[in-house]
Parts: sequence; C-alpha cells; structure tokens
Amino acid sequence: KSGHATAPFAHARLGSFFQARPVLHNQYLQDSLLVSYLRRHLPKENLLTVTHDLERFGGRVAGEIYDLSLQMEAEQPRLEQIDAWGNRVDKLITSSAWSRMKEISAEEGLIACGYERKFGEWSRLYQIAKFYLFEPSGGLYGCPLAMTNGAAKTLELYKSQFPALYERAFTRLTSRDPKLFWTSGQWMTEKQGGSDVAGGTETIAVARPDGSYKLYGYKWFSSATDADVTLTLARIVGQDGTVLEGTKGLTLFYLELRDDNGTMNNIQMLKLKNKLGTKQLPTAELLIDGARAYRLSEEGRGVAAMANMLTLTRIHTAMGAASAMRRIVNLARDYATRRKAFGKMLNRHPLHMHTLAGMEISRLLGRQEVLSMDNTLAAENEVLRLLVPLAKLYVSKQAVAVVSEALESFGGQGYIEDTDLPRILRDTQVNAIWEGTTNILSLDVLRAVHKSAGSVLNHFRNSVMVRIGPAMECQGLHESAYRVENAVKDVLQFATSLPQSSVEMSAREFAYSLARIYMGALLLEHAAHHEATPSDVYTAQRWCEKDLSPLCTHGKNGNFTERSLKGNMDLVFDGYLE
Ligand code: UCC
Ligand code: FAD
Repeated sequence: KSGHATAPFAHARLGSFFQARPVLHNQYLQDSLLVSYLRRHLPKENLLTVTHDLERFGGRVAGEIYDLSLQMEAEQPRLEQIDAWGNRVDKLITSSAWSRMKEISAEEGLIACGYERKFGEWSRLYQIAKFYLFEPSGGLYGCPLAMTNGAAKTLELYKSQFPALYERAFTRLTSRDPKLFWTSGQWMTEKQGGSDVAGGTETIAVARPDGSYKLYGYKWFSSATDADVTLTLARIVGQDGTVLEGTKGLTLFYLELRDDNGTMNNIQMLKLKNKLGTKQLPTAELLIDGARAYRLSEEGRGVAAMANMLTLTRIHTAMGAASAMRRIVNLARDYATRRKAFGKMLNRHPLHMHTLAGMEISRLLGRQEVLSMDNTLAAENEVLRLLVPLAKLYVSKQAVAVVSEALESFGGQGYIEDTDLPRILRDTQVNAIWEGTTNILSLDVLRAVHKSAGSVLNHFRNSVMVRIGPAMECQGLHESAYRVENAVKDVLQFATSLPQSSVEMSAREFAYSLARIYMGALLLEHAAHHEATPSDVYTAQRWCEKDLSPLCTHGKNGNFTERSLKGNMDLVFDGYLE
C-alpha cells in the first residue's frame, strides 16, 4: 500500500482579504504646513535650493533611510566585554545600518548645513527642517546627531580660545566627508542625579603637566557610546587635593573616546542599558579611569557652558517629538484611506502648533547666531531662552498622548510589534525624560525669569502681542486673539502676585500656560496671513477656544497655597508604609 488518499501538505487557506499596509509617501511633500511655513519665511533667493533639497530628502527618508532604521531595530547593539581569551575588550557591536546612518548623516550635511551658513540666518531653520524629516526615520541616530550639533555649537564658541582643538574637532563634527565625520556624546548624568547635576557629579579631573587632565568617574547614562568625542563635566582637584562641591565646582571638558588605533581612552563600558525604547541606540554605563581630557570652560563654569549644548539638544528633542507626531498621523491618515471602517482623520491641531513652535525657535536661533546684537535681538534672545524649555516640555509630553491616540486609530494593528507602530510610542516616551524632565524644565523657565529680573516676561508678552496683532483686525479671528491677549495678561499678573513660597509649586502649570499662550499666538499669526487656508483659520479658532485652557490662573492661586502643599503630601502618602 502506498500514497495517501489526500495530500498531507497544502498551502494554508488564509482567506481572500489582506489589509493594505499604511504607506510612507514623500515626507516633505506630504507636510503642507512645513511647505507653507518655509514658503512664507524663507527669502526667495534661498527658497528654491532649500525646498529642492528637502523634497529629495523627503523621498529618501521614506525609503532607504526608513529601511535602515528597521534593520537597526532588528539588529540591536550588543556589548562584548571579554573576548574568548579572557581579555577585557569592551567591544560595542552595532548594526551595519547604524554605521551606514553615520555616513548618510555626513553626506546629507545634517550637521554641516547648520554651520556652513550658506543661507545666512536661515541656515538653522533649514537644518532643523531637515532633521524634522530625518528623525522619525533615523532609528534614533538623531540622538548622537543632536549631541553632535550641541558639541559643534559649543566648540565654535571656544574657537579663538582653543584654535587647535577647534581645528581638530569642530571641522570633523561638521564635516560632509563620511571618512572624517565625528559624532559627540554628552555626559552629564551620574548615579546620584541627572536633574541635580551639581549635587550628583562625583567625577574628578586631575591636572597633568602638559595642560591636559585625567578624568575619573562613573557616568550612569551615555547614549551613543560609539561617539568619537564627548563633552562632560568634572570637578578639578585643587593643589590641596580637595574639590569644590556644587555648581561652582563643575568644569566642562572635551575628551576623545579612542585613540587613532581604536583603543579606548581609559574608559570601560560596564553595561548596556536595557530600555523601554530607543533600543537601536547603545546607551551604556561607563567607568572613566584616567581618561585624557581637555578643559573647555573656565573653572567652575561647567554648567553654564554646557547650557549651550542643552539649548541645541532640547530643540532637537522638541523637534523629534513633533516629528514623531507628524509621522504617526501621516501613517494613520494614509491607513484611514485604506481602512475605510476606521477612516476618521486624526485631529491636526496639535501638530500645527507644535510644528510652528519648533520652526519658530529654529528661526530665532539662526537670527541670534548670524546677526550682531542689537536691542531687538536682545529681546529675541530672551524670548528664545524661554521658548526652548517651553517647547521641550510641552511637545514631549503632548507627543506621548498623540502617538498613543494614533496607535488606537490602527485598531489592534497599532499594538502589533511587526507593524513598527508600537516602537514609535516606546521611542517617544523618552523625550519627556532626557534633556531635562518636565519639572526640571518648568524650573528652568523660572530660572530664565529670575535671571532676567522679569524682563523676559515683558518681551514674551510683546512678542505675543505682535503676533496676534494682524488677527485682531481679522473678522473671524479677533475673538480668538482677545482670548490670547486676556490670557497673557492674566497669567503674567498671576506670576507677579504669587507669594514666593508658592512659585515653585506652580512652575509646571505656569510653564504650560506660557506654552499654550505662545502656541495660540503662533497659530493666529499663521491664520491671519493672506495665504492662510480655511483649516489654518479653523485650527487657530479651535485652539484658542478649546485648548488654551486650563491656565495656571484657574482657581486663582488657590491651588498653590501652604494648604494645597499639605493636601498634596497627605494625598500622596495616604496609606504609605515606611
Ligand atoms: O539626556 C541627555 C542626552 C540624551 C540624548 C539627547 C538626544 C536628543 C535628541 C533626540 C531627538 C531624536 S544629556 C543629559 C541632559 N541633562 C539635563 O538636561 C540636566 C537637567 N537638569 C538641569 O537642566 C538643571 O536645571 C541644571 C543641571 C542646569 C541645574 O544645575 P544648577 O547647577 O543647579 O544650575 P544653576 O546654579 O541655576 O545654574 C548654573 C549656571 C547659571 O549661570 P550663571 O552662573 O551665569 O547665572 C544658569 O543661568 O547655568 C546657567 N543655566 C542655563 N543657562 C542653567 N540652565 C541653563 C539653561 N537652560 N540655559 C542657559
Ligand atoms: P531624577 O533627577 O532622579 O528625577 C526623578 C523625578 O524627580 C523626575 O520626575 C523629576 O522631574 C523629579 N524631580 C527631580 N528634581 C526635582 C525638583 N527639583 N522639583 C520637582 N521635581 C523634581 N544623560 C546624559 O548625561 N547623557 C546621555 O547620553 C543620556 N542618555 C540617556 C538616554 C536614555 C534612554 C535615558 C532614559 C536617559 C539618558 N540620560 C542621559 C539621562 C537623563 O538625562 C536623565 O535620566 C534625566 O535628566 C533625569 O535624571 P534622573 O534619571 O537622575 O532622574
């Protein structure tokens, strides 16, 4: 007897329906707000060159670059600490896609274009627009690039003081040649504190006769551990063998991670972090045992010097969060055309304002860098000082909510890892934490207000009033403009009337209120422009009507009293067992 009555194997019968996947189209052409923003703001002589490049790049991020990010997610970094023969090697193994991303970053001039200043004060806007397209497809390579941008900016400030270092490092950090291009890390966080850097930094620096230093310490978070160089903080050991505690003891240093043969600069990688997201990114704990480093800032001015870097990396964080929202909404709306049952378009409003806010900050930064300081610019600088923490704290938080909401619009598919959609949520969550948490940035807003003796708030109000001016004259927008005007008046009055003891407690609500007001002003400015579309007008109206509140003035300052402080403590610790 041989054979079977029926064939034992057959193709599975999977049914006839296959859901079409969401498709990534050209990410520049799809972004009508980005297109119109650049058309409105860029000078005519630059517009064609910039938009031509962005259009090309918008295609590249939707294809080749996005595919590399998928490969990076599949081939996550590993650390081989000890080789087969027992030697300590600390070999970081990354995907070939990760290395390719570095080459592409150089080829595309992602860092270079901000420093060549081909488009004068508009160069930063061009750079950030390019990053905005890159980040959702970059598989977190945007993280080392953000730090590289911050390091380049910082080193540029030391050009005349340390010309040899500038020549060596700045030229590589801003190179378009993949063979020369370097990336930078940013090591600020130690075990005891990432927010309270002054309280948490134990790393010490011992002077060497040749003017360099040897650093000893333990860095608790180092993203992009394969970076070529890093900026970091340490306490210089004095002649008497002691160090100064607090902020005044911190100095900024530059160090290279490896020598020309690839040997580590007395740095050991102790472990790779096991993270919720950003899994493509090698984030390590590092032991520094005598690494050669060079002092950058004056002694004791490390935090203030590092703030130059933070400005850039916080802009990148806000932009990265905004671009994650843009990306998932692009996918969701594409999916909605393919999945008719759930074909409800997501609300575009938050994207409008986030994108506008991010673009606006970059524009101000470009102006600050290229123009000489006059009075107008001094006022703009103060507004910029305030807008950076506002954008970072608000957009990062908002992105988590928007991405989470967007996942739901894919139904169950939004929860399935193979679609690459859940990764977007995991990668978005980090933006609220790194580069300063929401509370720390709220306190940074207070720092900026305090440092300017309050004048920054006057400049802020003036900036809001100038922006809403045209809307005041527009039928259909003036009611919204009055809402913003009243809000800014109330919130600034609130700020001056609050007892000193309540200021810190109200910092987050205060910062959120300023952020909402500025977004309202930007939306109104955009909507009052003669090229505005009906949806620009609708967006501004809706934002001012629905999303401007709640403001910190809600309930007057009754929310921020000694009584509410005690109430909060009682509530949080109710039932807590020590
Ligand atoms: O997380 C990190 C990297 C992750 C990867 C990033 C990728 C992003 C792109 C993603 C796109 C996909 S690196 C670690 C980041 N760590 C932080 O952000 C630290 C958070 N903590 C703070 O920001 C704190 O507020 C501290 C550390 C700045 C507080 O320090 P102090 O020592 O208590 O601060 P002081 O004493 O208030 O300020 C010292 C000086 C002052 O200057 P002077 O002495 O002239 O008055 C301040 O005005 O520093 C100045 N300063 C600032 N200046 C402090 N903060 C700022 C600022 N933001 N801007 C300008
Ligand atoms: P903590 O400071 O312990 O904060 C805990 C909580 O307390 C937070 O909610 C915070 O808001 C709150 N809090 C703290 N102080 C106050 C206050 N005064 N008032 C009110 N609330 C307060 N760091 C680097 O230096 N380089 C890197 O490359 C780097 N990469 C990172 C990569 C990833 C994936 C992550 C997650 C972190 C990375 N970090 C890096 C560290 C990051 O910057 C810190 O984790 C962050 O700044 C918070 O510090 P912390 O973890 O010590 O939290």
